[in-house]
Amino acid sequence: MTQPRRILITSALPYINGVKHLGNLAGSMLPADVYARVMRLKGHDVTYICATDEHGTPAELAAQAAGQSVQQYCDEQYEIQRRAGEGFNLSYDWFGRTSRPANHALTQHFAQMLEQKGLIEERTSKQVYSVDDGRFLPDRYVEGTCPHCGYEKARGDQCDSCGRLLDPTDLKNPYSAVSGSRNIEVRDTVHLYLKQTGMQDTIRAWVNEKGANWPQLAVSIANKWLDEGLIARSITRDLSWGVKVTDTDGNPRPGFENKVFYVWFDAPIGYISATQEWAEATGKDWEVLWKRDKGADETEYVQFMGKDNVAFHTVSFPVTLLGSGEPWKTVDKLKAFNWVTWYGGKFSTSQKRGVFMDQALDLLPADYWRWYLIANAPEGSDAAFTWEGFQAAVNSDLANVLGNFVNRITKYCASKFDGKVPEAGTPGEAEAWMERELAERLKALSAHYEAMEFRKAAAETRAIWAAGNEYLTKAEPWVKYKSDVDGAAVGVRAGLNLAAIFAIIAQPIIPEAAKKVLDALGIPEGNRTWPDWQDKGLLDALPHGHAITPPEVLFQKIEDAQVAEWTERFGGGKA
Ligand code: B3M
Ligand code: ZN
Repeated sequence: MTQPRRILITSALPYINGVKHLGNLAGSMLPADVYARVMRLKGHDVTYICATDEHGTPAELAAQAAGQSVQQYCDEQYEIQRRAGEGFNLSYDWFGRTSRPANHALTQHFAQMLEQKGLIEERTSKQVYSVDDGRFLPDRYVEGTCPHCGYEKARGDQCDSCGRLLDPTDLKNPYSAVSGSRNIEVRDTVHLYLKQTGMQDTIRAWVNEKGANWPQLAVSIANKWLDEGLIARSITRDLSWGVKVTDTDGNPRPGFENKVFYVWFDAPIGYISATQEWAEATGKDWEVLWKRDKGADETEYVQFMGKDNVAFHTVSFPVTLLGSGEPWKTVDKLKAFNWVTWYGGKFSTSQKRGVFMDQALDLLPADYWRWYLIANAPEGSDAAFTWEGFQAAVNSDLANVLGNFVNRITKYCASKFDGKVPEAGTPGEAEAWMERELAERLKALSAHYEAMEFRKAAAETRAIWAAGNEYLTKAEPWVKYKSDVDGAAVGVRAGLNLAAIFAIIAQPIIPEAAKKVLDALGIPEGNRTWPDWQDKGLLDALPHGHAITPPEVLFQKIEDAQVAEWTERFGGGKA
């Protein structure tokens, strides 16, 4: 085997407010999980870190709507999201929380380092103040009429109707989202500003160097921001829930007693603090992943995220890391996704459009969704979720191509060869063809995963399964059996070996079904690593006499009636 690589993987931290929809899953956590699984199967040293992103106004407002304290709300939602992740078999090494002490401490540390480097200053700005609520109203706390399109319920940070980004002071006829009060004034408030301008050249040079390994989408988003010129950005907010602003002694910074850091300042720091939590809990070393002076230059750091998060990861977070002057690890490879669309629109948490992770698992096992979402990953462009597409992918790829193959060959072995891998006769042309197919296709599959091309990886996986079906048609063990039992034995033995290989390469995308097959074939855990085809050969992975049992039905087909019911229930088909 080649030298094991040390790989750190993070997927964008899901907001705490509510279970994520399938679009969120497909655009960050799921492909990160598939990649982590592939790299582990190849023997690499993988650490996959994620966490809930718990600060900011959405958490406060959702807690308020639920009639809970923010802490209570976040505790509950964290559990719900952790369980949903488990249900989908997301193989995090750690699923942390940005509200935990490690993240508070590290966020305060970064702010102090940036201040020491002269990159932070206090500035006064105008902000919407609610006299009746006795507080400033940042971002989503204020609503009003959009100055661009006239929509009357625009939020302070963005108009849901025309999509434009707003500043709360832009709104006409503003009112408090807390109390509804229209007794609103604009008052002066002081905030900390991160002077990104001073980092423009450093970030440009860094993007030029690191961007060589990013997809074009990510590079162009970063360059667009750099071309527009980095400006000073406020990194604090008038809120009570979040990371407190402290001085070097850890005391509240004078004038900032009622302020916290902006959620996008502390959230990416959560990647590091969640790794620290993991290290604390497991006794592992987090510094070798994050500190360049502790070996992190030999770590490959891969990030997964939706395209709306790219600017924060290619510009803002690097400003924090590089601006600190400390030797922090920065991202090496970055995979960004477009959207999964839902019948002409977007999946939306706030508008409850689409299918959410918990609902999906009530309908069907995780593997069905995982397969469809990876096979249709929103990579080159947006990808439409349709019930018909989902049905077709499950019925054809999983039930027909993979499920039938495994079923046919294991049942035949059970009935004609006593459930034991037969001694093989002499391999012929069909076996030679299959070996060539495998050698070529497994190489292509590895390359697609290496390039993080998930659609292509799923398509190649399916093509390998399909080649197996073609092989059985060529080898015809059931026909040969009548006149030539030895010839039939070659086909059965090769077919069983193929079933093992098919399940091994299926593990990253459909881990539960793959495990069922590998268990039924009696393949020990240690032999489920990525197939090194050259070493094994079509007939030799399973020894002669090895006992197998046919697995239970692997995939249930999705009926038209189910599609009709779900379309009705989830409002698909109507934009
Ligand atoms: N929570 C936004 C999102 O889920 C945000 C990502 C943070 S990554 C540090 O799209
Ligand atoms: Zn508008």
